[in-house]
Amino acid sequence: MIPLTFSSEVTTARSANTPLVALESTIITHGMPYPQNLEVARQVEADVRAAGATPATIAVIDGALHIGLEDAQLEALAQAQNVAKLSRADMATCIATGGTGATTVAATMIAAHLADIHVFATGGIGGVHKGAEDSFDISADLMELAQTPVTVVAAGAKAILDIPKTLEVLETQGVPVIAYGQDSLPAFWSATSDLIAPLRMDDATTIARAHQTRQQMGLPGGQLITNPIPRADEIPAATLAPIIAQAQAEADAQGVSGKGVTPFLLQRIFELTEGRSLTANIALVRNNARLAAQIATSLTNTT
Ligand code: PSU
Ligand code: MN
Repeated sequence: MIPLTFSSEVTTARSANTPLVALESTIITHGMPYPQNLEVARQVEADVRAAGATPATIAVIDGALHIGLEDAQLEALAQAQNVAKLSRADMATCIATGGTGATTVAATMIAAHLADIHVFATGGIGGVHKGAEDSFDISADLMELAQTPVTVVAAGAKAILDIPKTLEVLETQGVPVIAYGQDSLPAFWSATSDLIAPLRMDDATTIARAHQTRQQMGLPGGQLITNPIPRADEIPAATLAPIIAQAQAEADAQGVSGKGVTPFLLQRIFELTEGRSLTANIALVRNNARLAAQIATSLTNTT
């Protein structure tokens, strides 16, 4: 198997068999501006620790697949320019050529599974983009959820996406989409949407049991837990809709495509909301880290 490079705290947690939570790095390099990205990365790791688990932020650095970063590595990654954005398609080539890259949801799931980590917290997964009937832009995150057995805690699919189409693809791919503590499907910056989530669960123990049941049944793939942003931090969907539409129109006009689309939209929405979208994004990632730590703890207690 490919050699993995574990951080010191992840090494300790592995030998003690205590709960681990994987964290992605694309949100650091492509999802938020410096220096907030570094502050958030540190804060989210601290949230996982405070909830009784060990954080494993995942990235490829100089060809090594890191499961957990030392603080200096986190800092270097947060400041680095032109870091590759790695998904399933590019991870092996990055490692083989000694490159450095940040892992998306798909790539982080692959790495977490290699490291025997079952739970992963992020902000929002990638999905089916608006206009996908012309662009064919569908995130590899969806197909990864269908094949890699990791439970992913997100605040829903990012509201920049076509959420109904994203749900359809997840259903086709056999991915359970579970809303945490409510019926409505959360919409990233907003706690609710006008869609009812396919499934609902109200506690971490039940989510952990469902994860184990999939494994016992030999079903490939993971689960998507959609955890609503805390109400105090949300931006109402009606406020965001025209801003998202404007950002999308600019992306279309400028011919932004492929891997560039999501970072472009997040950056423009940050500017157009004068930073409010970032404040909300930070609150939801932290909230997801706490729930992921509870699920990881439940899994550890029952295996
Ligand atoms: N969640 C956030 N910010 C982000 C992302 C998730 O709060 O930047 C990243 C994740 O890494 C996700 C990626 O996998 O956006 C989706 O990119 P794409 O649409 O190109 O697949
Ligand atoms: Mn895409």
